[in-house]
Amino acid sequence: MSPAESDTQRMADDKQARIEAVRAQLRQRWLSKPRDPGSRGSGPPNRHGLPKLPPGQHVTDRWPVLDPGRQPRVSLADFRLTVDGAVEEPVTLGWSDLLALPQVERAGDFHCVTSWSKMDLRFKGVQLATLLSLARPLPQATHVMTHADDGYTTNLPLREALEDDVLLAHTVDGAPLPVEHGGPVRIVTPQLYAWKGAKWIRRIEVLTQDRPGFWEERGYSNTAQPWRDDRYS
Ligand SMILES: Nc1nc2c(c(=O)[nH]1)N[C@H]1C(S)=C(S)[C@@H](COP(=O)(O)O)O[C@H]1N2
Ligand SMILES: [Mo]
Repeated sequence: MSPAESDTQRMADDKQARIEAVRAQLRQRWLSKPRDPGSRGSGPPNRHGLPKLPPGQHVTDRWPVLDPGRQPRVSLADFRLTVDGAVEEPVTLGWSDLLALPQVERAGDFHCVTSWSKMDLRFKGVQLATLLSLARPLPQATHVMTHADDGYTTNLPLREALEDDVLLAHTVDGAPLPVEHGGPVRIVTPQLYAWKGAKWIRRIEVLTQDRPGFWEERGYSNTAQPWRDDRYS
């Protein structure tokens, strides 16, 4: 390795170590808080230890598309994703920056509030926790607002946003995420109803107090916990 190459490598290692340190702090602060998802539903336990199928849901084999129909096309060259708001270091990533972050694969079920569940999708992407750790939320940060390219927004408490299987997913079942499902990249929140996962994600705004997103302003539950049948407010 040339000196320049080893400098580059060291900078990458330092960055990775810093992401890990911030992530450990965030986990400690937020994931130690208990969730109260209730215990209703049926089937064997999912990876959160809850019954696989939440109450009032039925399994579908196909994967319906749910949006008002204005599906933005974002080329990978033009793709940008910003994390800003109550953070120490706002960041904007291009496509290759996103792929340079640690990638994970997680099985995720998809529970739509309209009552269908699509089970065992295999998502690949970057944990939202990784991206947040890169930007370093301020101590007073509590929530995020996620903003999509079609104008859609939805909010998440950090407690939920930091869960291990909340991903910025670009791949599903081994193939690029189709545009109609939010490609090139969307958020998935398997522990919450699917409207909490913004398709065509382009901005994650870290908040110091909660604020409702598109559906939350229109009568959907702010907390959106499927195992509590927590659909509307
Ligand atoms: N950007 C964006 N994200 C969105 C929506 C939307 O209209 N725009 N709809 C939400 C709703 S209501 C659901 S149920 C899921 C549906 O995802 P799917 O179309 O991939 O099934 O995406 C969520 N994310
Ligand atoms: Mo939905």
